[in-house]
Amino acid sequence: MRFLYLTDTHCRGNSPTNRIDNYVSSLMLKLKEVACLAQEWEVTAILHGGDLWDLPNPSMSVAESYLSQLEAAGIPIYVIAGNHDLYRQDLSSIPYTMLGLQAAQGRLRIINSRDRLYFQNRNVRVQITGQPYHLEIDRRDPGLDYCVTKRDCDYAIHLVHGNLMAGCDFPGSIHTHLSQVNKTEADLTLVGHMHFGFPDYYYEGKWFINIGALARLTNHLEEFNRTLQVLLIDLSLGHTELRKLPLKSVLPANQVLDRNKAEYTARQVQCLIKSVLEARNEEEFINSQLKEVVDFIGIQEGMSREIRQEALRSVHAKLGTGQRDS
Ligand SMILES: [Mn+2]
Repeated sequence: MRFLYLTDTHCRGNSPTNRIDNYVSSLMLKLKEVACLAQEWEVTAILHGGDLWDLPNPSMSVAESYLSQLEAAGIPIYVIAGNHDLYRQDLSSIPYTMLGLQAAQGRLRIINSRDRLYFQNRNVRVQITGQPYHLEIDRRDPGLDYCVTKRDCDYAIHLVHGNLMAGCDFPGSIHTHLSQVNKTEADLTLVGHMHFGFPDYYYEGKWFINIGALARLTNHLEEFNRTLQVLLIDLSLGHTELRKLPLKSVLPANQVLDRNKAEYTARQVQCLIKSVLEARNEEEFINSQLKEVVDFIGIQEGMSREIRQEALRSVHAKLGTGQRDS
């Protein structure tokens, strides 16, 4: 039995400002390749780690053209909801979203937090659970979202759309550290949400993997170096093989993102961080929230919302003050 996993596709009907190619046609090609791989490897199901849609309400024609690429494989599609699939990041909005509509139409299946799905053949019985994004994730007891028990199965896979981190790259952000969730019984925890992924983590026979987003939305310099890939979970060999399959249809980063602009943006962000750190204790800002300081200085300097957001995130990280990533 095999499964194919992908995450954070962020399907949308236009190109993000940072893209210099046609985002829609590039992403369609990726989904087509995913469908071909699913057929080629004869997988039992396609698993999606959330943020299938970039917004909860893409137009019907956009939604149709993307989903039909995946459906072409003729293989069931299972999805957990990511924050971008929802209105106001609120899980209770699912019935009113495109994800909810397509689930109601029976074209994909949403895995809810209490679901336990089982797949079985002569050799193996697999349990699949999922934890969609919700407003308390990474704020409440991590065990509730990241840890599952294994019941009546040989192998357990748990999908989560949350801010699970292997290191402390973003010390100020609201996140969960891998060491807080290693008592899970899942043999494989698949994490979406953080687009850059993290190095595979193995602890007492259990894998924690974030292969990174299939979409490149921002022109962050990290987007130039990472591999866009899906994960093949192969349980057909008597042992488990986890194999990352880089997509061949993916264009080199410098053909889809403007490196000069990315480097310029990175410099702007650094300038703004420096100015904010210097200014925040000045009398003028003493009673201001960090965001207000960032916006005040950033807008004055003509910096875009994207630069201000990135700078705010970094300032929070440097100061160790919490901020939710999205
Ligand atoms: Mn995402």
